Amino acid sequence: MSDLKSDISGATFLDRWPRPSVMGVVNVTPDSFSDGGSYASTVDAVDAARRMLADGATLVDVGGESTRPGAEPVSVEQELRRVVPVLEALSGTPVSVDTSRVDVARRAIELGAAMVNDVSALRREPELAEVVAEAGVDVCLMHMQGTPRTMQDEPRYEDVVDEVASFLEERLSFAIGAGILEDRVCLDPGIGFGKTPDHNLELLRRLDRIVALGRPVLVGLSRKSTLARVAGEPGRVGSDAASMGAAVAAFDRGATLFRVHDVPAHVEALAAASAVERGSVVA
Ligand code: HH2
Repeated sequence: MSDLKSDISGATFLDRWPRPSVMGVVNVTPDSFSDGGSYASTVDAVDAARRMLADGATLVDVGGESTRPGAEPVSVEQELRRVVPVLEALSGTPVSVDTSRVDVARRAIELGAAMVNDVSALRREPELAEVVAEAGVDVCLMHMQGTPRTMQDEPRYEDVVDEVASFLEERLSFAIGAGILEDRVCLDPGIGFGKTPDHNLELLRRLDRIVALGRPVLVGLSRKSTLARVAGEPGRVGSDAASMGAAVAAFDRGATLFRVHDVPAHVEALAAASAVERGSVVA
């Protein structure tokens, strides 16, 4: 069980978010692909977040704009209306904010967010880099081909792993150029963001190439439709069992952070995978 007041002022990224760390998904949206509407009220979202932290999540990721395929952007005001009450209630607990916007990130940081999870990797509003640099918070830079509205239309790559790695390397340089300390950055291949199921699986198979960029890697696999395809199911949402299997495979290839919906099961599965890696019960 994690301590709700867990230390987020550690000296290095891996002190703050040790490997493996589970990031619980708290979507305050009516239309997210797997849990849309579950936490539409502030009270439900806050309860869910607290439960995730008590169940062993290292942090929770609070988002107010769906990035599912086909999703339309929401206004900044709408995004703020969704996330601010939740962040206010969670003040003092380890939280990241899933946003690409300066105004939302700035308010979230004021309310104590320790990480900005930007699925646009500082491209939607490049000035966000200065906000992150000035505040000295952590940032996740994620790869996406296209935008959520169009990204699944016809994703194409010569070599998906090389292209995602080059993109992340370039975004890391951009972040550092804008004054963000390298130690504040983690990288994410962006599973499901402008990728076919085979692109996603190839990225996971060769995740060591992304890990070799030298920064901790975050993966968001939980319930994604590629997992439903693997299981031969026509539905769009992957199961929690498949999510855990893929998370353990990503852990084996060096991933550090795992963005998940079913926190207790992932905490247990990753603790087991971690013990196997160590060859010891004691961490
Ligand atoms: N996936 C989603 C949202 N944010 N952030 C990172 N860093 N990595 C991911 O893979 C990732 C993410 C999509 O999942 P979800 O939040 O469940 O759905 P929605 O975007 O519809 O809210």
